[in-house]
Amino acid sequence: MSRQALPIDLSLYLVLDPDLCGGSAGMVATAQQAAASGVTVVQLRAPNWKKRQWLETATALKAALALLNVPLIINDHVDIALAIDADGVHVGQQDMPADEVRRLLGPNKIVGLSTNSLVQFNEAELMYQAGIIDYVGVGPVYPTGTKKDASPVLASDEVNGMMQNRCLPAVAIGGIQAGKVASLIAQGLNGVAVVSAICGKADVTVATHGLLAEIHAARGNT
Ligand code: TZP
Ligand code: MG
Repeated sequence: MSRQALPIDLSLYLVLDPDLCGGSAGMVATAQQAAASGVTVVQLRAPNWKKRQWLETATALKAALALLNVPLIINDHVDIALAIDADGVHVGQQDMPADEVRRLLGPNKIVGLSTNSLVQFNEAELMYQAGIIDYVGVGPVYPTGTKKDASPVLASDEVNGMMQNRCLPAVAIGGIQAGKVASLIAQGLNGVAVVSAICGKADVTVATHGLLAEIHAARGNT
């Protein structure tokens, strides 16, 4: 059985961070404001949380984002995604394998996978063609202080190599701040994923609008 990938608008993908947002309530407020300002996807990521906090925060986020028609992706935890009927799950290379995630979620949810090398990207392309995943994260594309165990920064050549002859949608991540978006869009990335460029900013709306303006300008539709 081959499954058709679900369309997902990766243009501006917000990954929430509990420390930078100031805990659960801050994460929900940040997500709500960013989504109302044009963020196209939100991921809940909280590597150190217990399940109870995961469930409560995911429930609140889902209610807030559903009103704005912005999908909510859960990092790593398939059980939380199932419990709250989230839009999808994002996993890394050391997490539950993407085909297991797909099997558990069924065909109507989004599955995303992090890739940190051309080899992983090419494997992901095959998973996309097999209907297992819907998109990949590519990175880190710049040094980041947000993820302590981040892989080495990808060379621009390697990112360029990934963008050749591929079908799968790809979002860049890692160290992406205002002013660093245009070159990634020009390289062929479908969007940018950010944490600290939005989380913890004094004005989330201004930060979001600035990033969106760069994306649109780079695509030639200002
Ligand atoms: N995965 C790869 S880099 C990263 C994650 C979750 C953190 C990106 O954070 P920032 O603040 O946008 O550099
Ligand atoms: Mg993970």
